Amino acid sequence: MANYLITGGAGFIGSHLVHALLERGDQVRVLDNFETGLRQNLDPVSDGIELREADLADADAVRSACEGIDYIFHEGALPSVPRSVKQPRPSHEANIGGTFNVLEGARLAGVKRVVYAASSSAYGNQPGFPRVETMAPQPLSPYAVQKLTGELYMQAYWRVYGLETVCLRYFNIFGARQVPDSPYSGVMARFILMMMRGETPTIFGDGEQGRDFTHVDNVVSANLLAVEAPAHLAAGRVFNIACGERHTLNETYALLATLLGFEHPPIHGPEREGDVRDSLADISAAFAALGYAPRIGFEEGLRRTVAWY
Ligand code: UD2
Repeated sequence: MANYLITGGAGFIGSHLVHALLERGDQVRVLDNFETGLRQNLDPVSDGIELREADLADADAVRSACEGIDYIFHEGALPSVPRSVKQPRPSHEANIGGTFNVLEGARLAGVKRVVYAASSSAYGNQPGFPRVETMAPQPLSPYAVQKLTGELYMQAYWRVYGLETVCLRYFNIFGARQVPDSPYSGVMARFILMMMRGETPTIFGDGEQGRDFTHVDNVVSANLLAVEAPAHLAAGRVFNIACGERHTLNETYALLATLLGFEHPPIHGPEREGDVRDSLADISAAFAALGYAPRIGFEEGLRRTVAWY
């Protein structure tokens, strides 16, 4: 049993980690400002956790939240490429300033390890597939720069202060509890909700852009493994966390439409600014160092997600 802090613990991915840790019997403290996180994600477990309602920008609150903690899952962020294009400052402050505050809090409190929610957006439109962690990054949007900066900070804190940090580059995560009705919702949740309401989703561009869509249960197992992996294999390193399969949006739309009995073809709109064209991960480094392998495949993940909504 250990003491965990989960930043963004009321959010989509954070709340899955909260539930998984409680099931194992660990102690959980959640830090969330409820800007994008939802109280209902924590309702079933509210008696079993310690909740700190504060912003990642509040350095004192973050520092105090790190006290007495063994491990941090730093999931708190303002996600979304288009949000960062439209409003770069708030996402800059949350994603870079907030990450800095978490690292400082962790360093001062003597936390054993910080596992960071990094993003596949770091690769941008680099030539070469699948994406390997040794490729030079090419961030295309403010969000991608922010998440990559967080990685660099994580690595610097390992090198300079010996704080064990592990960066997990998430590739388009989907599953239960992903918010479906915000203009910045991930495509999967958005398409499912719209199809359920009988509304026709819009595909930005020709729909032939590909993503390595990854079910959230795979991310939970990757985080738990990242805490346990020996420091000489994991600390200061970056790992792709994905399924290792590329699916186009057209293909995803068709599968969802079949699962939901939705009969209308998609509307096509202009391409989205800052969008990455294609994404596919090499997940062999995460397997070698962490023992990570995806447990839930793409189609099984879609079925489970549709059933949840
Ligand atoms: C990026 C990162 C992902 C994660 C995420 C967090 C990449 C490859 N992935 O996801 O790892 O960090 O950001 O926000 O950079 N789309 C439509 N119609 C819609 C909504 C989206 O066609 O109504 C398209 C969108 O243009 C894009 C794809 O769907 O091509 C996926 O978009 P998204 O917002 O779900 O995720 P993405 O790829 O920006």
